[in-house]
Amino acid sequence: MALLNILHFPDDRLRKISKVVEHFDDRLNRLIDDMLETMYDAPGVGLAAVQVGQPIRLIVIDVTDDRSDPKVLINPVIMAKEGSQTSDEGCLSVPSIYEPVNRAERVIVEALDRNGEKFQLAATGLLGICIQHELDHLEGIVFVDHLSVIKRMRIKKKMEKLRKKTM
Ligand code: GNR
Ligand code: NI
Repeated sequence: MALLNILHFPDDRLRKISKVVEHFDDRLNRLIDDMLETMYDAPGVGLAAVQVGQPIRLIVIDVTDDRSDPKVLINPVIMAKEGSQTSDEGCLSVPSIYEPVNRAERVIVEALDRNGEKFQLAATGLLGICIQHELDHLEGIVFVDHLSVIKRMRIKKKMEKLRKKTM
């Protein structure tokens, strides 16, 4: 197992559209395990493969306090969504920034597990928010894209300043 490097906004690689996963092999399983380890270490409640530089349609999620429920979603599709809710979001690719984002209140998502078996999940609360946040990543969308132009510009400037300091 290994910790993977997480890309930070405004890195262009976060803008890639992730490709459908076709091969359920050892390499995929290794990436899944490394992503789970990286998410738990961060710590975060979700991670999309594109955030670690692999633009494929794979996300891992665990919203439990005791990190006891690792979920792996491959080629996920939102089948239904209803309602709306606004709550503060953060992102491992935009460290130390938390801003309110509006999302659906409840989603039904269909995905494949690491064995390529199809399953469905109905999600509300943080899990529902996290699924929508991670699916955005697969389309090259970062949560700051949901904010006003002025807020996004401020965050971009702050991130670029931080990056210069640590380079
Ligand atoms: O760790 C994370 N926390 C979080 C909090 C509120 C809404 C969404 C998230 S997802 C984020 C991990 C991450 O960046 N996943 O892409
Ligand atoms: Ni994120």
